[in-house]
Amino acid sequence: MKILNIVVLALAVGGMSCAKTGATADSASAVTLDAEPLQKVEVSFDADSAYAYVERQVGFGPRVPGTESHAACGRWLEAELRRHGAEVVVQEALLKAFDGTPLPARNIMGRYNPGASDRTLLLAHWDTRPWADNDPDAANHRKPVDGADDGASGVGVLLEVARQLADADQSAGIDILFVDAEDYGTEGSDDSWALGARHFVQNPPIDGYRPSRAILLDMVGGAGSVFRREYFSDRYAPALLSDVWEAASLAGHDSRFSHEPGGAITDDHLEFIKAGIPAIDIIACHGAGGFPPYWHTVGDNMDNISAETLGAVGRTVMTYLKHFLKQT
Ligand code: AHN
Ligand code: ZN
Repeated sequence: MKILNIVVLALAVGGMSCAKTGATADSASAVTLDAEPLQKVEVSFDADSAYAYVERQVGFGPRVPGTESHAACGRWLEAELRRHGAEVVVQEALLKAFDGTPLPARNIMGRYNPGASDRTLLLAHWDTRPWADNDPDAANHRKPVDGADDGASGVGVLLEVARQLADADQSAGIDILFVDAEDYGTEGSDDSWALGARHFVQNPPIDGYRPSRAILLDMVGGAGSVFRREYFSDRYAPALLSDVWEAASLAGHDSRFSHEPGGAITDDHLEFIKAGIPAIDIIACHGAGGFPPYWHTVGDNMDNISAETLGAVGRTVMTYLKHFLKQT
């Protein structure tokens, strides 16, 4: 039974760190590409534009559900998707945090070619954590984070993808989803995270909505960040994960998309996996493993954001869409 497996495995590997865990002889062996030259795919993606999108979100202030900054940013995200030609669906829900706090949440989705039945869902969480509770200075533990990497980076890349799709003559069914209330969780309770994604999967805002695959971007803007093969992604969506990593290679980003196994991370993608939808998480790993050092600290600000990293992820996504979905 799938769900039970996930719980057991999450316990077995100790939860969320992206330290190297659960390596097998197979997963640890180096992946070697043969001598055939890889076909280069031309894509456009403006990394500076993605960076500006990250900056703009941070400029609203912390996007904590229930605050005016959050509401204002949500309105802007919706308008931005519309401006880029998407058909926008907004799902509002009053969710309940682990501590009983009511969270007015908005899942915001922009759809391209809504009539296509094969759909690729690209998603990122847009809310930010209300507490910098991983900060080395305890005085910061009750302050909110800017969420430049943890929140704004994935959304920034996907807004730039939307901007590119607006101009593209493409026929694939693509949905861009900004999920809310991911980061209001507490350590030790896996169910306290990803509230917006869980609500979306359990109450799809479009009747019978079921994407063929889902790709989550989380913390994709850190200078020096590397992306490993996250454990649940590799276990439950190995083909999708390999395709996206191959797209990274085609786009010239082999060194950032590592073939090392990553840790098991409780994140929005798991909600899709639990529903039987292949889903992967592109999420930062720093050094030998672990989240970036500024994760859930007041240091998660623009100083750590690199247009180069955003560009590598954005070009990888665009290459995946073009090469694997065979769009024109
Ligand atoms: C946990 O902290 C349990 N999971 C990490 C998911 C996350 C939080 N991604 C960004 N912030
Ligand atoms: Zn977080």
